[in-house]
Amino acid sequence: MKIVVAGPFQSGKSKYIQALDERAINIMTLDKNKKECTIGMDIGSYICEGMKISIFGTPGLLRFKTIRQIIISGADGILFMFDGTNPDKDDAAIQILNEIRNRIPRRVPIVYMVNKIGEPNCRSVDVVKAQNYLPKSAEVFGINVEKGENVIEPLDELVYLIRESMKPLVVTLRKYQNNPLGLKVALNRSVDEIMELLNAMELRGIISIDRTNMTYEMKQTADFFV
Ligand SMILES: Nc1nc2c(ncn2[C@@H]2O[C@H](COP(=O)(O)OP(=O)(O)O)[C@@H](O)[C@H]2O)c(=O)[nH]1
Ligand SMILES: [Mg+2]
Repeated sequence: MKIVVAGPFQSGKSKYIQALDERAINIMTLDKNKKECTIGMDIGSYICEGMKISIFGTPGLLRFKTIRQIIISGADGILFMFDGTNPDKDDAAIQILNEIRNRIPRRVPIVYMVNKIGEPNCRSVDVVKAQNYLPKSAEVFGINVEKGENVIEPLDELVYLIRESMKPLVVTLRKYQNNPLGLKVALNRSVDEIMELLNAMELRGIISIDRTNMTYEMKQTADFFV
């Protein structure tokens, strides 16, 4: 499962991924103020109920849009981070958020985080939510990465939402195991769309495709979703 952490520059994304995985890798440089700055990505992983979750962090500087778009592709869920102490970063936050909204399918859940809660001048979750025009239904967690507060909760919620959104599809895939034509009819999709779907599910480790006989089998990973 692939989760992407996005948000503006210096909001705490890289530190967040390090908090989840102390062995996480960060491709960075020092900027002119000698501050660490992600120019490539962060890569970490986290195990949830036996399922390996790959966590990718994006660069926050607006000019790294191309790198963000590559990292975002194929994400199962997004953790989006605001900097609670710095409203000046909200414009960049909204721009990055709109990039993501344009790029990922609507079913991919986004869970929001306001980092640096409890620090001097930090805004409340409700204020950040209103100032950034987030939908009323959006789930927003106040966290403090430096103090390790509320770090796991947004990730757990995102994994829960991904599971809920995948469940009906996994049930259908299981029902039509060894019967791809039945699957095509049940989902009312074209052959190309079905192949694309099956390839994506194989990449996630949910099925394995038998390309000689044009069929597929469920793998144990599928159990995580149902
Ligand atoms: N005070 C405070 N500083 C934080 C917190 N989280 C991150 N930072 C600091 O914010 C800066 C940027 O963090 P980083 O993870 O590199 O941000 P990124 O650009 O979003 O990847 C670093 O100096 C962190 O130490 C926090 O919860 N509280
Ligand atoms: Mg970073």
